[in-house]
Amino acid sequence: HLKDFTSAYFTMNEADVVEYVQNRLSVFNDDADLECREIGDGNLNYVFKVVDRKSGESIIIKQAGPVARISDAFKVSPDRNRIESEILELQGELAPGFVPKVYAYDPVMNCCVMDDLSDHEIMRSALLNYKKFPLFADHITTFLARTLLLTSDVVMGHKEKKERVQQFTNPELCEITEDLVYTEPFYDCEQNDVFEGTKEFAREVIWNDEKLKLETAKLKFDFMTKAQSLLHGDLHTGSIFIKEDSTKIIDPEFAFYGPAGYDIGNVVANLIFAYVHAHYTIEETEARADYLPYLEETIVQVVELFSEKFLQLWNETAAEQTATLPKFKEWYLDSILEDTAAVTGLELCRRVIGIAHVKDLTSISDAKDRTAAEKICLIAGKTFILDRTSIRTGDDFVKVLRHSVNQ
Ligand code: SR1
Ligand code: MG
Repeated sequence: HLKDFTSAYFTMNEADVVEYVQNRLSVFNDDADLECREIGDGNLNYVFKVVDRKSGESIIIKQAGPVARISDAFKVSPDRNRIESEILELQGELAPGFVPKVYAYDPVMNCCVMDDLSDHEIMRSALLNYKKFPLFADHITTFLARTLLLTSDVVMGHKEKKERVQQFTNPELCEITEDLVYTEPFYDCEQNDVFEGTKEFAREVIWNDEKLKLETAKLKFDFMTKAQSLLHGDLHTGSIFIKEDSTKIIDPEFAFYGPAGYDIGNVVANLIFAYVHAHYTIEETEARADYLPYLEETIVQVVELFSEKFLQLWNETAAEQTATLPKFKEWYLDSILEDTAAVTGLELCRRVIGIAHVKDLTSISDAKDRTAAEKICLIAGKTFILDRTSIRTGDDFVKVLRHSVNQ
């Protein structure tokens, strides 16, 4: 008895997805022999890989459920799947080659059909295996400069930009970030999940610091009110598929208009998690002496190449009259870098203290080492937040990291 995929939404299992593909899509040959596996390991959605055993061709179907996978406590509108499909299409136009292609979006089943990127690997896992990607900094900074500047008031007509702000208003996912990134990590919140060995340190260094709390409040209001650029909104290394010569940015369901530094800060913080992981887990001195400088150099390049490309693209595309005044673009970039430093710090703190962790830290099996690694993230995180007005260059970012490791 056939299921109805056209009138009422329900969350699909693997068998439903095969039936869905056969009935609703025309991506495979008529005689295809389909196999489906749920492969998602994120906090929110279901990700199905569908393969035709005969041709070897495959696609991904991503479906948004009515609650987050990580916990039923997060009720999140399945409309996030529309946001994701629409922004992937837009990012594909603004930064060609850096996002998966979306073949279809279904507003009834709240799912979308996209490229299978199985020839790439999730960047977080690759970095945990100490792999290097020399083209990553160049790729990610092209993506960041283009998506962040070309969606801003500097380049877009202001009415069109305001329509985009409406199109990508994303209140429920923004609320998750407002709570999990900007609020809960900075007090002893019940929903936090702090490793036993780290808890007292978190209390002493983070929760008892009123000055830090005030700064995070200011930053939270920036996040809620600064509709500067159309953000990816969750650009950690688990949202990046990578191989030697290709970088694909996935999972932009947190997209909305916010401070441009939010995306860049997430990239930098997650490179720092990989660094701290490597610092505590690489055994051989030689590998360590090679891999840590590689990550430092990548952080420097992300900051420096972003700044260079952003200014160059500004010269080529700025349309707002006042944006061409002398020194304006330097002032604007300066504020993005300040936000980048702040968000680097927020992400470093929230992945240690809050509910959503990163494998870079949780996979450090020795409890003493894990605590030491987490303390480094908290010290660095706090410094990035408090000293954000004086952190501008790639070297400034690496200095904070090195100083925190050596404390
Ligand atoms: C309830 S969702 C928890 C986290 O997972 C997502 O990837 C975001 O990072 C969010 O903060
Ligand atoms: Mg995600």
